[in-house]
Amino acid sequence: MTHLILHHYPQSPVTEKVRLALGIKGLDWQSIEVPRIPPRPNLMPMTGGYRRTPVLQIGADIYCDSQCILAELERRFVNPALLSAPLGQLENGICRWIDGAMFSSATTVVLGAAKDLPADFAADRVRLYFGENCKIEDLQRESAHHVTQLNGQLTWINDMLLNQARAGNAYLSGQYPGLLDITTYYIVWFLSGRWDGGREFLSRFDALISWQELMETIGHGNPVEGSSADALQIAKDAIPITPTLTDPVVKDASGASIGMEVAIQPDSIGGDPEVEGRVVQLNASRIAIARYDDIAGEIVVHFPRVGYRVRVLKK
Ligand SMILES: N[C@@H](CCC(=O)N[C@@H](CS)C(=O)NCC(=O)O)C(=O)O
Repeated sequence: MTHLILHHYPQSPVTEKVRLALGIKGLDWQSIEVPRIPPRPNLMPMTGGYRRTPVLQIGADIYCDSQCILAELERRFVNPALLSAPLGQLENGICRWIDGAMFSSATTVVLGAAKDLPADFAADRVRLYFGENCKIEDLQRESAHHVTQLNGQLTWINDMLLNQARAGNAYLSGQYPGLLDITTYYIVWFLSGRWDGGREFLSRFDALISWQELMETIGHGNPVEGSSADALQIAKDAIPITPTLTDPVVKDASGASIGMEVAIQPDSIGGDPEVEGRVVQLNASRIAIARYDDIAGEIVVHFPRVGYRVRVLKK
């Protein structure tokens, strides 16, 4: 049986999307709570420095980024599916918009309105999401603008829910909840749970509120709490199972190919560290690198190809 280990913290909005995917698929998983700000000494040896949350561990294979985690869950546990016809893979594109523009507006509003945030947490998140020149006062000044942006975009979503209801469907994805639902839901969960004005703001979207209540019933599957030290030991004792694989049609324009040493980094302005390793899988949607860590041993770290920069270190 596949032993799924999710490294996350309860307040992480992006992780709520993954927890709901685990719920939709009815999976057993181990929950490892990580500190909300680094250092994360038992996780970093496994990720090679990737610092975002969530991270999925399956033995000595490490899946970074919710896009990659959901693709892997979908590959291993086919039913019920997260992707649905007619959009299929294109739903990932809609999720890029939600994870990008919508999450950025939601974060501006939530951080801009937050009172009594610990200074180190506020400084870390403002730098990570908005770059080192941004200050919390900038978010406060921009907040009203971003409320208008959320208002417009949530109107589109509410409209889609109304269309689906007319067709007899309760979810954005159709008859059953899927990727579009869990991705939209984490934004709504974040706004209603972490912004004082969130519930009042959202109350104008009738269809969205009914759908939110339905989404709340999905749950998170069957999590069991575990320790980060045990998870690290599991990685040490395991051998990565990722086969060497390349898509023969797709040439990666970065120049990277199987066997090369590369550095991988989220395509963001937040100063995320690079993760280095030797390419073992590369196609249009996934890149995986093998690395040896003195603490974790042999590891393969997986990233989505879309949204990540790859730099060749050695051919
Ligand atoms: N593209 C990433 C974004 C993840 C992300 O930004 N997560 C937030 C938490 S919701 C984060 O990493 N915050 C900083 C941290 O946890 O160190 C994904 O989809 O997983």
